[in-house]
Amino acid sequence: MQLCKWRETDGKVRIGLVRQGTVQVLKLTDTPDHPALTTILHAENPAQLAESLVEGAQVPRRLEELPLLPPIDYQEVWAAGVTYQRSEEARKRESHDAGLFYDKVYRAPRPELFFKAPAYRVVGPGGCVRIRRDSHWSVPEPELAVVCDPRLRIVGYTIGNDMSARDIEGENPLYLPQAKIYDGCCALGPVITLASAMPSLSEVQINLLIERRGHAVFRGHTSLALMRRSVEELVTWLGKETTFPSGVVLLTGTGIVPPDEFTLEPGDIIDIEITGIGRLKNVVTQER
Ligand code: DO4
Ligand code: MG
Repeated sequence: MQLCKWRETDGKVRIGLVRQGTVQVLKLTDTPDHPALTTILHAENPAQLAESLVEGAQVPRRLEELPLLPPIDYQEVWAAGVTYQRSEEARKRESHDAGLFYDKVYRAPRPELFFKAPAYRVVGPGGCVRIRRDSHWSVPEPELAVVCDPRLRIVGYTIGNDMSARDIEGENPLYLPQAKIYDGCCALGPVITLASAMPSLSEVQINLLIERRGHAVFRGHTSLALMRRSVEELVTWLGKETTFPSGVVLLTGTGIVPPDEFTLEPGDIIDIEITGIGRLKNVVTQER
């Protein structure tokens, strides 16, 4: 079972329950104090609550026809880094003086965790992700995103894109927030797959396709089985000394890194597919 969020032509935000691409609207109004998606995600049993809120007598809609919003309300977005060997190797190459730190964090008990975005900076399906105007080496990072409630229970999963400026990150590790946090730096969607409906994580694959003027310029794939840490371990570290009253979305790191000579260009289409969730497509821009 999956949840999606969209805006109707009358401006109202709606939440839907998705099964095999078919959407049933839920009887739940979005108000600033009680956003509808959060109400479901923070319930004792999100799947049961969603089922009980399906509006009667409705014509089901198709997911691909809805103007989807990112599946987030007020949750902070955090990210884990260097959780796959592929990522560790790429950081060591891009960073001339600080390679040792990436080696250390890959092996250390404490993971790399960083704040990625407030919800308002997150782009949804079909939206524009940005490359910084002061970067000449930018890549998408396709990542499994874990959706947690305030008790840090994992209630669902979505697809995340941790857009990154590799030149800024590589110049100096202290520039990490600038390499990672800027307008259009993060995309989430298209839906949240509730934890009870997610396939076993060891079987989950992540695929990335980047298209330029109608041609594939990069394809990559990885498997969650290659992640060095479990998602539970990452969430436990995240919650050690920090509370999340609105819940939190945690990106779990990338295992796909395009070759070092590759950089994104405006107009590129980033297409990320994750088993059990779906496909998140975004266009790259440099405009604001
Ligand atoms: O330290 C750099 C960030 C690493 C990252 O975002 C990743 O591995 O996904
Ligand atoms: Mg990342």
